Parts: sequence; C-alpha cells; structure tokens
Amino acid sequence: MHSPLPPAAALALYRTMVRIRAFENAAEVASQGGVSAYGQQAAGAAKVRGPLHLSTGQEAVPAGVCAHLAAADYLTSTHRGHGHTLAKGADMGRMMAELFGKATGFNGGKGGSMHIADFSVGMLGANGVVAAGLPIAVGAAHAQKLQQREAITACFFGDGAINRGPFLESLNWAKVYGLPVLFVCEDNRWSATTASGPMTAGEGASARAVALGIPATPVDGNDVFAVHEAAARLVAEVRDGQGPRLLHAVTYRVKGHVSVDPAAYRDPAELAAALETDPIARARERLLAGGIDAAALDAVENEAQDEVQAALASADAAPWPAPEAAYTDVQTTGAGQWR
Ligand SMILES: Cc1ncc(C[n+]2csc(CCOP(=O)(O)OP(=O)(O)O)c2C)c(N)n1
Repeated sequence: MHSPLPPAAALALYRTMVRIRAFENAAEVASQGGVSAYGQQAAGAAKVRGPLHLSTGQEAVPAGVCAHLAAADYLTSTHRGHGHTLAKGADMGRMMAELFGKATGFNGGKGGSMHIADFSVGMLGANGVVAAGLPIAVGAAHAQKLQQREAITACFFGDGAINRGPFLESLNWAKVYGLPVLFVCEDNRWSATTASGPMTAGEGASARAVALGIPATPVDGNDVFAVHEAAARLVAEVRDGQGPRLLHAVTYRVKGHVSVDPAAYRDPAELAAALETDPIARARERLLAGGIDAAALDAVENEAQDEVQAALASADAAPWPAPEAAYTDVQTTGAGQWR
C-alpha cells in the first residue's frame, strides 16, 4: 500500500519524523559521550548533562498530529517532548543549545530537555511532572474559547498519565465547557519501568474519555498516514467548536525510560517485534511504493543530518549563561519573610 497523500504532504511527514530521530540520536550521543545504538560516535566528553527521555519509535504521533496545527495553535508536552517540540516548529538549534546548557537555549540553558518551551510557535512547554500538561492545556483552551479565537490546543501525554488525577479533572473540565482541545494519548505501553497495561483498570484512555462524553479514536501510532488521517478529522471537529476529542495512538517506546536505562526489565522479543513496525521504515516503504524516488528520501535524511550537525556546532560554540543569570527567572514566594 502506498501513501494516501500527495507527494509534498507525504514527504513533509517523513521529514518531520526523520528530523526528530536525527535530533534525538545526536542528543543521545552527546549525553553519553560514547557510541550510540545507531553507531554515531561522540566527540569527547558528554556535552549534555543528565539523562534524556527519548521518543525514538514514537515519531509518527507528533508528525501526524502537528501537521494540522498552525503556529497560533497551542501544544502541551511531556518529559518525552523533543518530537512534539520539533513537530510544532521550534528551532532545532535552540533546542540543542538548551540541552547543552547554553545561554542561547530556549530557557537560557537553565531548563534542559524537560522544560523546553517556545511560545512563538505555540509550544507551551515540556513538563517533568506526569499529567501536569493536561490542566495547562485545558486552561489554554479555555482562554482560546473565551477570546473567541479559532486556535485550538493539542495536549500530548503518556499512557501512564491517565492513571493520575489531573487526567480526569482535565477531561471533565474540557467537556463541561466544550473546550477546543485535542487530547493525544501517546501510548508507548510503558510507564518508566512498569508495563502500563497491568496497572490500568478497565479499557484505558479511550474508554475513560467516552465515559465523560468525549469521542475517542484509536489509531496505529506507528503509521504516520493513519495518524495524519485520524488527526485531520479530529482537529477539524475541535476547530469547528464541537468540543474536545481524544486520539489514542498506540506506539512503542524503543529506548529505555531514559537514555541511561538499558530496559533490562523488558522482554527482548517485545522490543524486536516493535522494531519491525518502525514508523520511519514503514513510511519509507510506502513512499517508495507510491513512486517517490529513493534519492528524494535520502535527500531528506541528509538534510536532517546537516541540520543536526549545525545545531550541535552552534550549541557547542554558544556561550554559557552568565553567573548572574542564576538569579533571573526565579520566583520568590516570600517564604523567607515568614520564617
Ligand atoms: C507526578 C509524577 N509521578 C511520577 C513521576 C516519575 N515518572 C517520570 S516519567 C514516569 C512514567 C510516565 O509514563 P507515561 O506517562 O506513560 O510516559 P512515558 O514515559 O511512557 O512517555 C514516571 C512515573 C513524575 N515525573 N511525576
């Protein structure tokens, strides 16, 4: 079967996925100071301090959903947010600089991977607190509705997040007020070191949404064309003022929970089976079957590599934050006065 989209749109989806993969592979190498599973060699000591939550294997979900979003639309993300951020249009160079802890990063080098935000493209932030993006998304969507804007909010979260209270509160609020929000459950089947199936009562994300009167659509989250098609309809309905919708995209977390986690708790056969459904390889096959030249796909991959190399070089060359910057962007609660 070939891609159901015109070549330019299909290639754009491929490009988004390939850029995410290339960015994360390079970031992983930069964080480990070694050779990655993909054979890239790191140059010297680790440039990225601390582990990274990589979304390798999940790229089809942000690519397929964000293709329908404009800069005026909002997006909230998770701790595993590089893909969402790139797909929403954030600058790769500034993302890499943030990972490197440099002053030119999105948070001036003080936030790192789990705090990247770029309001200029509507990306309201990654979030290290599981499920914490949901109420932020609902608040943003409420503002969009009150201000009678056409824009909508896309809210990404993991399958683990549906077992936290903010999931229920946010879906309830969104439904009660008919808010323009698309909830996207990126179900990679793991919550840190625990398989999410056995710790989730009932039928999961879709069933919980339907119980609150929110229509839910399941989709193969490793098929970028299926995600794109499902998201097209849901985004149109949300934009049309029909209220919230939920997309349940089933995918797989190929890497460990964080980049230093070998995921030894996982059955190797499960990983092997998941690798057979790699979203980029599948899309490539379908694009080739649809008559797109291998050279055109190679060119997309080479461009992504060039972009990543430029991002690495500019992050490396960028200055560190000035020491005084430690005292800016810091909230004072006045607690000192109460003691
Ligand atoms: C409120 C809260 N509880 C626990 C954690 C620790 N933690 C970080 S990621 C994670 C698993 C989240 O699973 P899921 O929502 O499925 O996202 P995934 O990591 O699979 O992308 C946990 C438990 C946290 N960050 N926040």
